[in-house]
This record gives sequence, structure tokens and C-alpha cells, in this order.
Amino acid sequence: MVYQHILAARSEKLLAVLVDPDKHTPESLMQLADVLCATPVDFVFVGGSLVAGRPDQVVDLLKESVKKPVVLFPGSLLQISPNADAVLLLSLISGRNPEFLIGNHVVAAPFLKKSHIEVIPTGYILIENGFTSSVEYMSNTKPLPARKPDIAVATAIAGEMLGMKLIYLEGGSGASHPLPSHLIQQVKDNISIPLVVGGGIRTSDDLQMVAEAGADLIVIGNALENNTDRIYSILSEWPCKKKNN
Ligand code: 1GP
Repeated sequence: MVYQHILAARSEKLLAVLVDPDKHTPESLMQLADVLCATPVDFVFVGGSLVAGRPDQVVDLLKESVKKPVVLFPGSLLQISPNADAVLLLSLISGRNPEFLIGNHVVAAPFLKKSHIEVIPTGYILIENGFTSSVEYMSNTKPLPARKPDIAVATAIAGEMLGMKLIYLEGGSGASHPLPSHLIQQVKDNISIPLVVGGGIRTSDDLQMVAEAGADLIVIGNALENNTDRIYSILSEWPCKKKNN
């Protein structure tokens, strides 16, 4: 079970690589799969803001070739594949759009129940990070102000009190830099469920900073797309690189 894996290994600092199905050809996906097998990546996340096709084929290929848990990080209802190991059921609790708080969940719930996929309720918190992110635009919600960490803390606490199993602090896919360490740290200090952090993590220094600030699970997307050399270079400094996956 993916959630049990996260709980059991969170102190080791877990790493997920986000694969956007639309950014890959079958060939580039196979190349990436080879790299993921050879690096200390714990999970493969699959999702994107706009995905043209159903992700089933990508999920199957990654499951077969990488042999690591494949977790859906769905940007929309169209991105749910019953073949994945788990799905992050994202509630965008930084926003006030009911469709992203409960509406889409109601639509997806019967399908998820029938599919027996592991569902991980996740409080998804978008933080302003210097640009208009796809999440902000597509969800029609405002990110939380980065200079008001107390609001992020209160939102994360509320997510935990509502029964969510993860808090995901999102700086926006494609951001030029990660979220500030003090913000990550303050959220971490106020919740007991695992903390996921992603958005703008582009270098091994970023990775180190986010890990030291308190992230239990770190998500890297854009920085690793179509650049296998970069994957090795970023992960070479990863403190958990000796983990034997
Ligand atoms: C997106 O946090 C992830 O939700 C990954 O972001 O693509 O910027 O690494 P990047």
C-alpha cells in the first residue's frame, strides 16, 4: 500500500518523479523508465494540467518497466486510470472553488470505489510563487500568499482535522524556484500527517533545501523532462541516494 509505504519511510525523505503523459513519446517514456529504475526514486506520479488521452497506457508502461508504485496526480477527472497503484484524491483547500473541493470527487467516487484503487485523500495547497500557475488558472482559484505562512499553516491544520492523509504544498509546476524553506518548515511543524512538496525544484540544492525544511515526500517534474543527464546530476547529490530501491 502506497500510503503505508509513505508513513513507514517518511523519515528517509521520499522522492517522486512526476510524469506528464502529454510530454512524452513512447520512446522518451522508455528512456525515462530506464533512468527511474536506476535512481533512488520511490514513486512515479502521473498527471498534468491538460492531458489529451487517457493515461492507462502510460501507467501500464511505467508499472511494467519501472517496478515502482505509480500514483495518479490527476489534473482532471479524465486522468484516472484504475491500473495505477494509488490516486491522490486532491482537495484544493487553498481555493474556494467547490468543484475542486467536492464536486469532482462526487463524480469520481463511484468509479474509484469500483476500481479498488488505493485512494489517498490529499489536502492540496497552492502557494503563490511568482507566476500564474496552471493550477491557478485551470481551477479558477487564488493561491495562498507566500508572505502569509500563517494562512498556509492554518489551511494545512484544517486539512488534517478534516481527515486528509497528506498535505501537498504546491509551488506550481514549472516555477523557477521552490517554495521558501521557512514556509515549508512552519507547515511541517504544525501537522502530523506526511508533507509533500513540489513545484520549481530544479537542482540538487533545491532538493536538499526542501528536504531539510521538512518535506517528507518531494516531487520533481519539469526539471527531469526529456533530460536524462540532468536526472542523474540532480539525484547524484540526493542524501538518500544509497537507498536501495
Ligand atoms: C507539480 O509539484 C509538481 O505539481 C512538480 O513541479 O514540474 O515544477 O517540478 P515541477
